[in-house]
Order: sequence, then C-alpha cells, then structure tokens
Amino acid sequence: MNLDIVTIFPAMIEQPLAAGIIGRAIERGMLDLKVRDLRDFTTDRHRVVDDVPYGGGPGMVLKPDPIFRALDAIAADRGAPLTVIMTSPQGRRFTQAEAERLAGLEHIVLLCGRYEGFDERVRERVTEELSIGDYVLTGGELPALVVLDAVARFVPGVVGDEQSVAQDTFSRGLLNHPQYTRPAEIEVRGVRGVLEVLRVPEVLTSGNHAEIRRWRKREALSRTLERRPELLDAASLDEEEQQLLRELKGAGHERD
Ligand code: 9D3
Repeated sequence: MNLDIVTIFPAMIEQPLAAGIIGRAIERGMLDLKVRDLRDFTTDRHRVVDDVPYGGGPGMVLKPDPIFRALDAIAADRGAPLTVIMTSPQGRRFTQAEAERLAGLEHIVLLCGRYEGFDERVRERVTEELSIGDYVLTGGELPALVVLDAVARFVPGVVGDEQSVAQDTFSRGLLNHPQYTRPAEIEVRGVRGVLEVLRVPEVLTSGNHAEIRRWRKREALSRTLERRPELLDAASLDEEEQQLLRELKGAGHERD
C-alpha cells in the first residue's frame, strides 16, 4: 500500500514511526510511506504556508497553492487519480469500517491541517474529509497517524497475527473479555497498604475449553452491556451469546 502525508511538521509523523509495528512494516517495504514537507512546495524565499483570513478574524489559514503543488507532485510521482483525505474537525467520523475500506485502496494521500484550517478551494481536490473524534487538537498530524495506524493493520503481513485483526473488538462488535497471564496468584498491596492475593479466575486454569469459551462470551457481553450498550445493536451474536445476553439483562433488572 502507498501513502503520502503532507504536513508542515514532518518530524511529528517520522519520529513516532521510528519505533513500533508500522515503522517496521515501512522498513520491510510492506507500506510505502512518503512524508512531504508542505514548505518544499512554496515558491517564496521565506517558504510561507499560511496567511490571514479574507474578511478578517483570528488565526491563520493554510495557503492553497503549496497544497495544489504538493498534490501535483504526488500525482506525477504515484500516478493519478489520487484519493485525497483531508483531516479536519469538520470531517465525517473516522471509524473501524472506514479503516477497512481505505485499506482496500492502492494509494491514499493524507493532508494534515494546521492553524484555522485549509483555504476552502483545496476541497476541489479532496475526496474525503475525516475527523477522529469530538475533541480539539492543534493540527491534523496526530489524526493522520491514527488513520495510518488503523488502516495499516489491515494490510496483510503488517500485524503478525492475522487472527487478532479478524477477532478485533470492533470487527466482532463486542468489547473483549478480560485477559490474564502467569503467575496464577500475585500478592499486592491494596489502596490502604493491606496485602491481598489476586487470583486468576479458576475457569481459565481448569482446562475445560467449552467452559472457558462460554465464560469469555459472558464476560465480553457483560462488559459491553455495562460500558458500551449501543454496540450491542450492531453486534452479530450467535445463539449462545443471545441466550447469555438475555440472562445478563435479567440479572441487571433484579438489582434495581
Ligand atoms: C481553535 C480553532 N478552532 C476554531 C473554532 C477550529 C479548529 C481548527 C483546527 C480546531 C482544531 C483544529 C486542528 N484540528 C485538526 O486539524 C483536526 C482534528 C481535531 O482537532 N479533532 C479531531 N479530529 C481532527 S482531524 C484534524
């Protein structure tokens, strides 16, 4: 998969990728990422990328011409047409389904916003506009990394364990069940300095795999019901899960 990220802060993209799974996938050639410094596409001596808004008001706006020149250079390098994604607070919400769809594309360009945003005319060349959530960030670089990370996981070979990609929370539509690893018992100091023993649930060490599967299903369902009940509307549950959910909902009412 080919990706281009256009930014005025290339280090904000490059530095995090120096470590971790996505960085390694790039080194191994599974992802071809080119980080493009928007300033390289200016034509003035001071490499200016922003200007005051027409009509007045606070802040600065990203100038359109360097962005158009960057996109022309990327099209010349990679071949047109381009899928150009603008990161912006006005965008549609980026979701796991969007990540999977974008992973099916051969090439995407991510434009990172800064200041008050882009000159509106840039949208002429933009295929989609994405936000990662309802909170205010200082720019589009972290959102671009979020999109890159979520999309790259779907590229075959990037994540070692294909099963973990397929069984992921948002692919299955449920939150994950609790996980434990060795040792089976740990002695820890609690809130008031009192020693207590924390044990792994017995079912997990029982060797009864049918019971383990059922326990995990129940835990995943009860967590989802408790924390993210809206996910249950879209989740596809098997017979056993539907029955467990009915039991859990019944148990919830008894407590009221
Ligand atoms: C203080 C500026 N705000 C005035 C009302 C608007 C604004 C402009 C630019 C707010 C944030 C930003 C920078 N954010 C992004 O470029 C961004 C973003 C985000 O802030 N939250 C979630 N997703 C995204 S994607 C790009």
